[in-house]
Amino acid sequence: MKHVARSTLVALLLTPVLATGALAGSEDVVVENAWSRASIGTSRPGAAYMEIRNAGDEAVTLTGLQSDLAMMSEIHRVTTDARGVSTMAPAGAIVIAPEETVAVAPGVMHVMLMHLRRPMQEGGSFPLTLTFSDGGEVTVAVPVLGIAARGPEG
Ligand SMILES: [Cu+2]
Repeated sequence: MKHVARSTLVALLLTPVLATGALAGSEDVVVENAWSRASIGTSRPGAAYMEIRNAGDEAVTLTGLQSDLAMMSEIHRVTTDARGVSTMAPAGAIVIAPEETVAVAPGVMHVMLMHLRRPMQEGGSFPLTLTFSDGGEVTVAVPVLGIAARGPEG
């Protein structure tokens, strides 16, 4: 009995330390001002925007996104050349320094929601899960605004 009691005590002492150590980065990530535009149907990809803030004191790396709304979700970076032609490409892993905010904003970056499983209807919302290199996840509800919305205020 004495041995069991001691093991339990050790487990209790270690648990909070391990929990903090495993997710010290992504548990401090705050997603703000998420929004998206309504889609006409499902034939074209949807786009979502948000601010991803690292409120912690360790860099975090965003490695992927997932939503049941789309078969594939990816952050794309938009670049515009001297002639004003915009192209987009997968942004890859995004490192967010401590106290830094990454703005996934029109003209800069977007979350591309490819192969929509259902139309994005104004007034609705869908869950989007951000995955980080430390194994942590942050899920946000993304509101669907009007088809001509330009920002989180519509
Ligand atoms: Cu895109």
